Amino acid sequence: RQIEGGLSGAIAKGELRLVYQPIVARDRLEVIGFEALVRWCSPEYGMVSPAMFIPIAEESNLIHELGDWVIDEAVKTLQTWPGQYVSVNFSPRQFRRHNFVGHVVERVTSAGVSPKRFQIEITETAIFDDVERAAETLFKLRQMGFRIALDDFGTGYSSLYNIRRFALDCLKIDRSFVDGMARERESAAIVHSIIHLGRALGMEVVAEGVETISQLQSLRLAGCSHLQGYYLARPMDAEAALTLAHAGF
Ligand code: G
Ligand code: G
Ligand code: MN
Ligand code: NA
Repeated sequence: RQIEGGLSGAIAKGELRLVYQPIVARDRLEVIGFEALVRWCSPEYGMVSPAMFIPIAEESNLIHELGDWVIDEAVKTLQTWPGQYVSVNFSPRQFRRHNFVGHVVERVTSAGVSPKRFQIEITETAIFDDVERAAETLFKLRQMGFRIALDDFGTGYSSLYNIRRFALDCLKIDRSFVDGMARERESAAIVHSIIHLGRALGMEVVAEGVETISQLQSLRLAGCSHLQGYYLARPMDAEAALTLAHAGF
């Protein structure tokens, strides 16, 4: 609860930062987008992980204030890049917010940014409590031109039927499967299945948490179209992302 108080001041005091992790196309390692990840540099608590403060923000309306800050900051940075998209995480409560679509449209387009360069990352949890409502929200977002990614895919409750029904651009393979790929037949089988599913349905498939060259090679061989992880690059500040966006690897 101390953290909660600190967090509400953090936005106003400019203690939040976004870092950006490249999302790379398999073939030429072209940087096609960046995932935005929030960081809280607190003078009191030090570097606080979003894994710690997002759940706290989720318990109050602070999540909306924080989310708006993230959108605005991501959109500002995006405008400096030559063409890449930014991929922004939204928690289930943000996604289920009243008039979520209108809200995001307003913030992105009023900055003069095309929704085609703004990817909304949500998890299966965000959509599977109320499938009908989520389908409607996703349909409207897609109609406005936004990109939609399903994050941590494979860890939640998606049914294949609903995957087909939803308007999605991208499946992100959860890094636990990438990590297990070399050791366990089950993980390898899941990774292969997601890649095939995504390809068959015309979606971009991003493998997350690529940490080694052998993972990179296995994923390439398996036909995975996009990669993200420490082996390629760690999340970086806006300045470093700008350099990479222009120069590439
Ligand atoms: O960057 P890191 O691995 O520490 O992120 C931890 C978790 O916090 C991840 O699940 C990530 O999706 C989430 N996260 C990071 N940035 C944001 C953000 O801007 N908004 C939301 N809702 N979640 C975020
Ligand atoms: O839940 P989500 O997929 O949004 O979480 C993304 C988190 O994964 C970020 O906090 C980011 O820092 C972390 N991450 C990104 N690449 C790697 C990686 O190669 N290995 C590990 N362990 N974590 C990673
Ligand atoms: Mn994510
Ligand atoms: Na993920």
